[in-house]
Amino acid sequence: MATPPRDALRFETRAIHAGQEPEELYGAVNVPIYQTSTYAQPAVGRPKRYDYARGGNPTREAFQTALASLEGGARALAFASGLAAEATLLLTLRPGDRVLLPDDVYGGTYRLLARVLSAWGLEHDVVDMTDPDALRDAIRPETRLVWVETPTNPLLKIVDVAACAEIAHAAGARVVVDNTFATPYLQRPLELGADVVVHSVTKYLAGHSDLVMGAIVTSDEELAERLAFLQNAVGAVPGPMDCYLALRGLKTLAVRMRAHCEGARAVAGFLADHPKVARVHYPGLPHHPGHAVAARQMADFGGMVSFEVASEAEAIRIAESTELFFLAESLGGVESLIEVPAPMTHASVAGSPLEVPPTLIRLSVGLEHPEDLIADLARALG
Ligand code: P1T
Repeated sequence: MATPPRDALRFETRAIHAGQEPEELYGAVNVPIYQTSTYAQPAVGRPKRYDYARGGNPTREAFQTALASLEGGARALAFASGLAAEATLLLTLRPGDRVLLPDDVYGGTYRLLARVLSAWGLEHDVVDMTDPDALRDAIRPETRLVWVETPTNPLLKIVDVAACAEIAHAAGARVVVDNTFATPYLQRPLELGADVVVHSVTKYLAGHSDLVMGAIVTSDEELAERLAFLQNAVGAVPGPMDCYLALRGLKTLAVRMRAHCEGARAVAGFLADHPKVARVHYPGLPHHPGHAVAARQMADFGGMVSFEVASEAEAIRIAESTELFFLAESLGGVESLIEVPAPMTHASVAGSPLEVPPTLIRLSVGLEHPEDLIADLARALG
């Protein structure tokens, strides 16, 4: 049987082969780490392929090609962090433009708009995007970008990407989806009608809590050209070593995500039955308000779970009591993490319309055996 054409290959295969031909000189099966800042040029103004490493690097390019393939996009661009990717994307807007944010979003995304770019005349509004009528009403003539996060951080709300794209496009706005929590293995926003995908590569894509990196993916050629210009002109690029590690992470994304989902399902089920747990937020639970939409637009429900307990002091006590779940910010690595979003990852939304309950605990369910994780939580809950 002949091998199908490259773009017809399945997700797991593209994760290992897209942009990853064996290296030409010695046949190394891994893309080398091109640790260089510049490239010798055969003649003035005629570089071989790259002139300077802020503008391009073969290790970075391999990662970008693989990620674009997994998201089903024409172009991907890598950045020094998720927030660097977001900031560069927002630099395509102009003073007076507005960004519509969801009422639950990563605290750093909110801080970037509310406390940095607002000084440059970029305005923002906040709305509950799970309500299509509210979304329609919140879009103003100046709204250029509708910023979707689904599942949201930290409340795991689900936004219907296709419905959102229809409403935004009718009003002349672009839709960007932060696909960090879902990853392209579970959800491909461009196929659902979104214009742009952003990632904190730091999380599931890299997958091993050993680097900080971001990315943007789009099939809009004009936007991609502008972003490539900005990637070089602004310069928030990742180093080749991190690109190599992120590419290595991508190769196992599918198997890791299957295991993350299985573990999170077991943990969410345990928490839902626990008397000390007031409420569990996990889109895989049938009572979750976004369950039906998640079942339609995602292949599975992801590895993140959050839950509420009786008091803030109890939330802090539990987060400080687990042994296998490390008390730490971030998510998406092989090791399980626990945190209290209000004073930690979401401290920057205090006093804003996005404030998260102080009684909320967030879990990133890693790849340890789910029964060991459940025993750890059972001990900590007491
Ligand atoms: O940390 P950085 O790579 O810059 O990515 C920022 C970012 C963007 N989008 C989402 C959905 C995120 O969760 C993050 C980073 N989040 C954490 C560090 C956290 O613990 O929630």
